[in-house]
Amino acid sequence: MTNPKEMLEVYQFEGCPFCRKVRQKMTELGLDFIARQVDSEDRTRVEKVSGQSNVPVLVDPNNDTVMPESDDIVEYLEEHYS
Ligand SMILES: N[C@@H](CCC(=O)N[C@@H](CS)C(=O)NCC(=O)O)C(=O)O
Repeated sequence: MTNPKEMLEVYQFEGCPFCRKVRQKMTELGLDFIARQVDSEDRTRVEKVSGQSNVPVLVDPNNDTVMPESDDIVEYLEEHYS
């Protein structure tokens, strides 16, 4: 797999099982990504980028995509980057 031109970003935190699922998929697909750290007690950072407070959120600057929901993210990654 060739990595996308612009680096993918994942808003996440370590203890979040939904975030782990997304990180594992990125690794499985051999994708480089920037892990944007979200404070589990302060969602300001993810709210700014996505308009909602849940993590994970994928940002794909290659397609102007900002996406919450781990299952949707996994499906998107498989569709675009496998
Ligand atoms: N259905 C969502 C669930 C995501 C979720 O519940 N994430 C937790 C962290 S593990 C969260 O951000 N909850 C909102 C909160 O704690 O305010 C997904 O699959 O991504």
